[in-house]
Amino acid sequence: MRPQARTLVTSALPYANGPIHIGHLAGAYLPADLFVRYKRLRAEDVIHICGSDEMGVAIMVRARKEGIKPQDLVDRFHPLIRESFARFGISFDYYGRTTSDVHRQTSQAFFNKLAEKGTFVTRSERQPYDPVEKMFLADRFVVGTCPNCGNENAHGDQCERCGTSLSPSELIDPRSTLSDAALEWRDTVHWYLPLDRLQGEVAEWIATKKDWKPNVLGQVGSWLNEGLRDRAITRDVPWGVPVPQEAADLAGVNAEGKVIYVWFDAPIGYISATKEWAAEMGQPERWRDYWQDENTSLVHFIGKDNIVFHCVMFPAMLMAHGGFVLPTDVPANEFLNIEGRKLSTSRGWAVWLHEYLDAFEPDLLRYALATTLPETKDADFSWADFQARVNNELADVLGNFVNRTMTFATRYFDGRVPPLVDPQPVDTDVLESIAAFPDVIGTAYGSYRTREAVFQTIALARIGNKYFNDTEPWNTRKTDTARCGNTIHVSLQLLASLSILMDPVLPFSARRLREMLNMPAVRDSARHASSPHGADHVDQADQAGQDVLGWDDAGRSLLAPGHALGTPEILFTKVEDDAIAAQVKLLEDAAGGQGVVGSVAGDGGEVEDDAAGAPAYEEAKETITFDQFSALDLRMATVLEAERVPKTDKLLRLEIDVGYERRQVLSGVAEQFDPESLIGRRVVVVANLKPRKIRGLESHGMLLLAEDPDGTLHFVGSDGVDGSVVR
Ligand code: B3M
Ligand code: ZN
Repeated sequence: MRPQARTLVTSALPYANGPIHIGHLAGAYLPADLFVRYKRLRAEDVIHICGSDEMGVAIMVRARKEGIKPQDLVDRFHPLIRESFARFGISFDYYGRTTSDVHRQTSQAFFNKLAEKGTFVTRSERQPYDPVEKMFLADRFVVGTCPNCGNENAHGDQCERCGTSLSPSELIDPRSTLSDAALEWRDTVHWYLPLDRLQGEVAEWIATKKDWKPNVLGQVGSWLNEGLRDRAITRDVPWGVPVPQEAADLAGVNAEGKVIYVWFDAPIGYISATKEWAAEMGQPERWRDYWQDENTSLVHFIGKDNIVFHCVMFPAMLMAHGGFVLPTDVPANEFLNIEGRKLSTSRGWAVWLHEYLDAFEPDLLRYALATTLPETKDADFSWADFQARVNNELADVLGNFVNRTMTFATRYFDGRVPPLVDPQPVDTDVLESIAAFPDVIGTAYGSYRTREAVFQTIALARIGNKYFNDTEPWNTRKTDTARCGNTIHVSLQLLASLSILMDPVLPFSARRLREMLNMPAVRDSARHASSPHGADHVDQADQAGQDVLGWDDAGRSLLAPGHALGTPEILFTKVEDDAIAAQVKLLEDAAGGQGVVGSVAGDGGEVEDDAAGAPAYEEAKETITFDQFSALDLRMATVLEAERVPKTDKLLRLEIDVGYERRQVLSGVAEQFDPESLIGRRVVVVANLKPRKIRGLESHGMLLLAEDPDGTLHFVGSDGVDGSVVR
């Protein structure tokens, strides 16, 4: 027997302020589910823990917009999210929520422990305060005039117009977005996690993670290089896990009105949810096996925007607390674009899971997405590609092979597995290659190469189809029944193996295929042997602890000659053009009727008039005089140097040549442009903008950029010598 590996898998807790979209699925939940199902089929001790992230300012903002209480908002979205995951076959062992009592207690105990150990730093500071709403304001609730570009509606954290990152104190005439009142400044005490002090320990630990994905190590490395800063982990807002009074007593402060910052409590949600899972099983201490036993591998599936929290902040918290395992791996994915554009929920550019499920079977998207995962770089989902994957691969390769094999077996062999008689190399070659697949596919899953695992899965079906073609059973049926029987025998064995190996990615179809084959009991990939969750369709034998087939069994012939098969069915039907056109229309309507999905919308002739196809333009600005325009000194320039500004996500520091001098300009484009890619680029700069300091660095001028409705930025500029005037 192989040694029992224990694995705790977590997927990022989605905010309960909106439904799940395919970007979420591609980032974390789908690869996590495939990984976990694979491990369950291997009878490994693995649990998959997730839940709704119900705290945080984002929830508060959305509730406020709708004029409802945050609790009502999360009560609406939590069941919707849980339900759509379940329908899609994401088989969590437990799906919790961070408004639970267990979570509050667990987070507060964690906070108290760190407070007692003296881990935190507390500081009193002046914060913006809304005297009408009687509350301190998070940066995003502050607006005012941007000191850089004069935008009157710049936010407290950033000016959307010029990209400058700001703090509320830098704004001119700052006011509250809640009440429109002029801000006051008041003193308040906050707790900080001193990541600067914990950096050494984190860096030492990360240095041992040489086999982590390069995109993850790259991001963590740059954070560490820049030097970690302490991070405020409390907030003065009315929604969140309350700061426990015990900890506040230690600091001599009243905890009232203070909550724990959502990125402190959310990862603790993994622990709380594991506790709830254990309690529900009637073994309340069992969570400790997964969190406190060194033999556990803790694996966090997340999207790239969550890397720093899972690779730096949460590990630092766990280290400071002591007694917990640290993440073994964090296989974070990059982003998924849709139809070539950045996914954006606020702009309606998203494919929503619950809407998808109303139109198609879960397995189709599971497959299409799994082959398109943004594992090493951003990837693109398109409906045309979805259709092609389903029709050309699931229907034409896998479905066709199932159909041909089952039809032959039913018609010509009385619905039974024919014997293998005097097999030829063409037959034994296939049987031998089947034997290698559990390992090939399993190794890919085990090392988070999910796409490859799925490519290999369909490769096995291709082998089957080719074998069927090569051996021509429609001819041998008339000339050599035994040889025809061999073809059907081998094809059925391949299908039986495939029904196990395809189970992680296509669990619903795999189950149907096993029913068609009337297979011996197979371990259920949807549940952990001892979990009460996801137990909606549990193989009886598995439940009774009898022998069941698992992953490695897929390497051998599973069906005895003479075994009676079930009834053939069509496994996959093709997706028609109009079904795809309907999805494209749904997407475009939600995005405000922007006719941008060229390939498919064009075919359908759905775009009736120009208005429907027009992008949403920003409102036209007020008329200005020629003098006002001439006051702008616009110049051609060339970027000479470019680098990221440490500790910011958006800012680049650029050295530019404006002909008559060299200058430093800061530009908020780091999320879309690599610094290296800008060197040598011709740009237009507003040269007579008053210099200002951003993050302690002088910015002298502003680069012109065009912004698409989806937020994509384009530099403005072409020929013309450096320093020439643009007019
Ligand atoms: N809710 C952010 C997100 O959905 C956050 C993840 C928490 S994981 C502990 O991207
Ligand atoms: Zn600005």
